[in-house]
Amino acid sequence: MQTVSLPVISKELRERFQRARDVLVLTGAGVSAESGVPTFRGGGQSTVWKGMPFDVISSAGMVQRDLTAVWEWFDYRRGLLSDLKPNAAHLEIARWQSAFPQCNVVTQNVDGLHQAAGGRDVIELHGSIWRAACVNCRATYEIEKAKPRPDLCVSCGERLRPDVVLFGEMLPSGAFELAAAKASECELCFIVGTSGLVYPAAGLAEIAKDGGAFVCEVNPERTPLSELCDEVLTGKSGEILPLFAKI
Ligand code: BV8
Ligand code: ZN
Repeated sequence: MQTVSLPVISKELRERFQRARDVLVLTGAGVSAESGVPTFRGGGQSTVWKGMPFDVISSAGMVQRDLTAVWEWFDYRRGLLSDLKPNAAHLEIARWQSAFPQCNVVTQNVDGLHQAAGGRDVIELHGSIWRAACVNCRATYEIEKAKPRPDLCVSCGERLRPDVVLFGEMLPSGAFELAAAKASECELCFIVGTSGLVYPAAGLAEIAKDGGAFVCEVNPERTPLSELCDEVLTGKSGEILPLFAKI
């Protein structure tokens, strides 16, 4: 049985974790990888759907051009997600929300696994795959597992689209501003499972750093954010975050 060598958490980070009162966690696709959710970039590849790079099929222009194709992409991903469960990283992060006076969870993920793990007030920067929104009046609708998803808006009759933020689209009003405010106030910031390539989400790490936070990255690979981090824990978040339960 191949034993995974887990990184050592520094004495400084242990002490800061023990006495922290205000923590922020920013997550990306990597935190859901151990639940079976494919990441977008991994192993040097980036996801391609029907010959289209994901940032093309997941773009504002695509909704204009071919909303049906966009739905096919998100219906496929929702299908993948429907019987996946949160992993030890999601569960540990949810535990932090009751362990610390303040612990804000900010995610780029649309999979809803933080909430499924008991996470509360999760700031979904890029929306949710479990919601649809009217292309006209922006009314939103829950998409339930094993039920046909709604197609038309009840109040204005227009078509619905996935309630996610696509490339070239602004983030939901207030979501980024709230996350940025929390990032600038936190003492301890964890950057978990993100390649740090998509903005403005990746900018939250800098905001936390500039706000005086101790920033710790958890990722099996180095990222453009590693440089600004005070500590980098190299490995899988589902194996590393549970180490904090023993601190
Ligand atoms: C916008 C929803 C204003 C849909 C997503 C500044 C500079 C350059 C470009 C821009 C810029 N500002 C704006 C842009 C353009 C663009 C952008 O950032 N482009 C990038 C590609 C360069 N940003 C936008 O368009 C944003 N909107 O700026 O609006 C505006 C408006 C008009 C014109 C100009 C500006 C909107 C971006 C949001 C798009 N929607 N998702 C969907 O899900 O399909 S983004 C989507 O991709 C995810 O949400 C996430 O954000 C990103 C993927 O990144 P990650 O989550 O980090 O995943 P990835 O696979 O890349 O990496 C996984 C990581 O996990 C790896 O590092 C791996 O090593 C690690 N890992 C793997 N296993 C594990 C692990 N870690 C821990 N444990 C493991 N087990
Ligand atoms: Zn409508």
